Amino acid sequence: DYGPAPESDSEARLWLARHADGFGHHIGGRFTTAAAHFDTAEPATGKLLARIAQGSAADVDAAVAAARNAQLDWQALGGHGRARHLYALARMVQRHARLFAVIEALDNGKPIRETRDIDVPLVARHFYHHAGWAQLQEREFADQAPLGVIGQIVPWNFPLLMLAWKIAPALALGNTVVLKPAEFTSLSALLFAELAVQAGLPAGVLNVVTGDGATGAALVAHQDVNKIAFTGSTEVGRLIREQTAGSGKSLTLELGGKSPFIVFEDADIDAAIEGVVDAIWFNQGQVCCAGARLLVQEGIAEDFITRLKRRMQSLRAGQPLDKTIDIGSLIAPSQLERVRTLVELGVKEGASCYQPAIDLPAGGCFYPPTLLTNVHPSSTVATEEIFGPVLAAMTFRTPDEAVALANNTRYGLAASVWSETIGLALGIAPQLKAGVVWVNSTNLFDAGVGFGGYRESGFGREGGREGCYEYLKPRAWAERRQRVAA
Ligand code: TXE
Repeated sequence: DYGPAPESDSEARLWLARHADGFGHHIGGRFTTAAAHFDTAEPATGKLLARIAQGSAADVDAAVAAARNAQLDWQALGGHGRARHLYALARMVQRHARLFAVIEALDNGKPIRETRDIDVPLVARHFYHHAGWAQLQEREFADQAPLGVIGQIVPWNFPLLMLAWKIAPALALGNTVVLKPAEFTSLSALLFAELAVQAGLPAGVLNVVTGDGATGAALVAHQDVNKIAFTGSTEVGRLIREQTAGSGKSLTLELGGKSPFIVFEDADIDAAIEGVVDAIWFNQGQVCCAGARLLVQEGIAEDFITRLKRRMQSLRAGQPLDKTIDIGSLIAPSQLERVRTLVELGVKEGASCYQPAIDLPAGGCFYPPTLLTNVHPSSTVATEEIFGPVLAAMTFRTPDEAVALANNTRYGLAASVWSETIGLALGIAPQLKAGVVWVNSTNLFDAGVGFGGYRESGFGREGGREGCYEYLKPRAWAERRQRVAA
C-alpha cells in the first residue's frame, strides 16, 4: 500500500480540480461564492496549488451568524448525540486518511511520512478521545455549560492537527465554531469541512472562513463570539490579548517556544541522538515545542556533537510525497528568509555553523538541517524562536547549571531530559518551567494529556479534562447555589 514509489496525488489533484475556479468559505454547511481570492503555492515547488477565498468582515459575520444559529440545537443534542457525530468525524478522517495526508504534505511541504503516520492518526485520535468526553459530559461536567460560539485561529505548521485540537473539544462540549486557518495552509480545513457535512455534521456547527491576519482580526473583533482560541506567534497572541481585554470574550493562547533538550553524561547516547533528530528536524523544526536548544553535559559534549554531525549526514531532503525523505520544504519564502537571516546573525554573533552536504531540491523553500555550536546563552539564536531546522548547542557542568540554562528563556512550552539515572531525571523535571517535560523522549502527544505553555508561550491547555474546561463555563444555577451556601 505504501510502497517505495512516491505517494500518488491523483485523488488530491481531482479534489483540487473540482475547486479550480477558487474555493469559497465553508459556511452553514456549504461553500460560498467568494468575492476575492488569493493564490496559494506548493512550498516545495513554488507551483500554484489553489485559489483561496480572502475573508472579509462580512464573511466572518455570516459565519458567526451560522454558528450562532446552530448552537442551541447542537447543545440540545446532548452529550450522547454529539459523541455520535465526533465518532463519525474520527471515522471520516480515517476513511480519507490518504487524501488528507497528501493534501497536507502538498500544502505545507512536510514529508508524507509525517502527515501519514503522525498528523492524520493524531487527528483521528483527538476526535475519538473527545467523543468520550461528550458522552460523559452530563456526568463529568454537570455544573458546566458550553460557552457558545468559538472563534479559532490556527497556524500553518500542523494545519489539520491544530484544527482537531481546536474543534474537537469545542464541538464535543456543545459549542459551535468559526475556524480561520492560516493563509498558507487552508486546504485541509476546507476538505475537512466538506467531508464533515457528508459525515452528517449539522450545518453551521463548523464554519471555515479563510484569509489572512485581517480576517483573523475581524473574527477577534466580532461582538457575537464568546471565546477566541489562538495558536500562532507570540506577537499576534499579545495583540489578540490586548484586543479582547474587557470584551467579555474568553481567551486561550498557544504561542512560541525555545524548548531545551538536556542530555546528561549518563544518557543513552544513541537514543538521545535520535531524540534530537525528532526534536528539531521533525516538520523542519517548524514546531512550537521543538527542542531548539541542545544542552549537553561537558564530559560528553565533544563525542555527542561528533556523533550528531554524522547522523545529520544521513538525513534525506526531498519532495514531500517521496516516502523516503526526512526533511521537506519550509512553509514559504518568507520563512526561508527568516531562517537564513537568523543563522547568519548567529554566525556573526560568534557561533560555528555546521550543515551536512546533502542534496536539496531546487525551486522550493528547502533549508538544510543546521547545527550551531559555540553559542552564547544570551545570543539571538539561543533566545529567539527560529522556527526552522536549526539547533543551537550549549554545554553545562552541573544539574543546577542545566536547570538555570534551560529556564533562561521568556518561553516555557516544553522540555526534554535525557539520563539513565531516573532519580536525576525526575529531580530535574519539576524544576523546569515548561508546560510539558519529556523524560528520555520527545514530541510525545496524547489527546488525554493537556498541552500548553507557561510565560510567553501562552496559557490554557488543549487535550484531556483540563482542555475540556477551556470550552465550558459554570452554569448559573451552580453559581446561585454557591451564593446561598456562602
Ligand atoms: O504567525 P502568525 P506567522 C511563530 C514562528 C513563526 C512566526 C511567524 O516563530 O516564524 O510565528 O509566523 C493569524 N489577528 N509561530 O506570521 O501571524 C494568521 O492568519 C488575528 C509559532 O505565520 O501568528 C494565522 O492564521 N489573527 C507558532 C495565525 O494567526 C491573526 C505557529 C498564525 O499566524 C492576526 C506559527 C491578527 N492580527 C508561527 N495576524 C506556534 N506556536 O506553533 C495573523 N493572524
